[in-house]
Amino acid sequence: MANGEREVGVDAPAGGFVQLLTPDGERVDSVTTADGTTYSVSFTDDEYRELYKDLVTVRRLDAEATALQRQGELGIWASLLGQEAAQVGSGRALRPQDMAFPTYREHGVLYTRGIDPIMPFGLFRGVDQGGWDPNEFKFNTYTIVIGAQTLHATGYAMGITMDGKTGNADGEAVIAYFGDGATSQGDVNEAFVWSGVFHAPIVFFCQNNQYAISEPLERQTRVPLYQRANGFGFPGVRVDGNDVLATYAVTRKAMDQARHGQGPTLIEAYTYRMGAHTTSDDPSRYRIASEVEAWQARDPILRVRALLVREQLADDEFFADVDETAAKQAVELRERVLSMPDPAPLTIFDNVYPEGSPHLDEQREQYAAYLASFEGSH
Ligand SMILES: Cc1ncc(C[n+]2csc(CCOP(=O)(O)OP(=O)(O)O)c2C)c(N)n1
Ligand SMILES: [Mg+2]
Repeated sequence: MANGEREVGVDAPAGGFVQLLTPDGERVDSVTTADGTTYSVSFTDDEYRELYKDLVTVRRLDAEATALQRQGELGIWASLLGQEAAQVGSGRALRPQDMAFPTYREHGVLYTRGIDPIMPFGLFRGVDQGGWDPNEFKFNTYTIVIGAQTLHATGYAMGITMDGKTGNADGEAVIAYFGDGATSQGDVNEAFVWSGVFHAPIVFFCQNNQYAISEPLERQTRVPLYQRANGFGFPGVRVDGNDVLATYAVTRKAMDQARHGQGPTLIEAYTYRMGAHTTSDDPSRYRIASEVEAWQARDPILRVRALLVREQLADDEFFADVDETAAKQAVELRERVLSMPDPAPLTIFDNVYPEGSPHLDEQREQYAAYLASFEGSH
């Protein structure tokens, strides 16, 4: 990161990161960081295969969503392409009692929580307002306001401590997702202060995908993002965000520390947004093809596939089967999205306040009268 330049076309950024699976699919037994923390994983053969399945499935469903938007069936889509390992690894590392606070891109985390992947599509199709019961799913609503969820997550984390839900192996912990750009937000820095000072049971999981829409990382920081944690008084660790094993190991350890009452951790998952920011964006206007190509060599799925082949954990039939199952799930998702009913126009006023409000009643009446003015016209 010397002179504020970003490293491009190398496997590890300056200063290194935790990596347990190389881009060639070679396992690294364990990694010990400068603070003496050792990271490793020990999965069964089935668990390795399951991780591969997760990665392929979330990419396939994401591709279907992008296609649906292109066909006019969704208003917008924020693709996770390239960030599958960061999301699957961290999502699978959560324990059932843990609470996640996503941005608008965490479809992979949502999937690994066992949630029906259709859940966020009402929001992107514009047929509902993206509300679901966070407590039922242990997965908060998608948050579009950059960084805001880190404060909600901090408050929640402080709350579960007050409720006595932390302090042992069965305790609860919180994970807040956000991007590299979000680290410049006041909200995120305030969340760091509060969490640090109150020792909140929270993991800040930053997917550094190198861009905040068109703004590259060097417009956000002069130091690697994970080092920011030092100034707030808690540990920061950088992990290869394209390595599902490492993101799992690092997240698992940080969440377990949090649930035991050992305070927050900032995880910087060093990754790359392979697609556009959203379907409304054209990344070819602000980044060069060679950069994207360099990151293609670090694809999060290919390296797990290489591992499975290398260690003879899977054959062609397995890979074909995973692809076919994911394709079927995508078709099913598509059909369900297409059959989502349009809401009655006046339902836009429902659920704004639990008890309603006179001001809202007035707006509803005005809108109802406006709609009624079309009656009888063609
Ligand atoms: C408070 C706020 N400011 C601006 C925006 C517009 N906006 C939407 S996404 C985005 C960039 C976010 O970048 P990053 O945090 O890196 O997350 P990424 O989309 O790359 O995952 C911005 C500025 C917003 N949604 N909320
Ligand atoms: Mg970003």
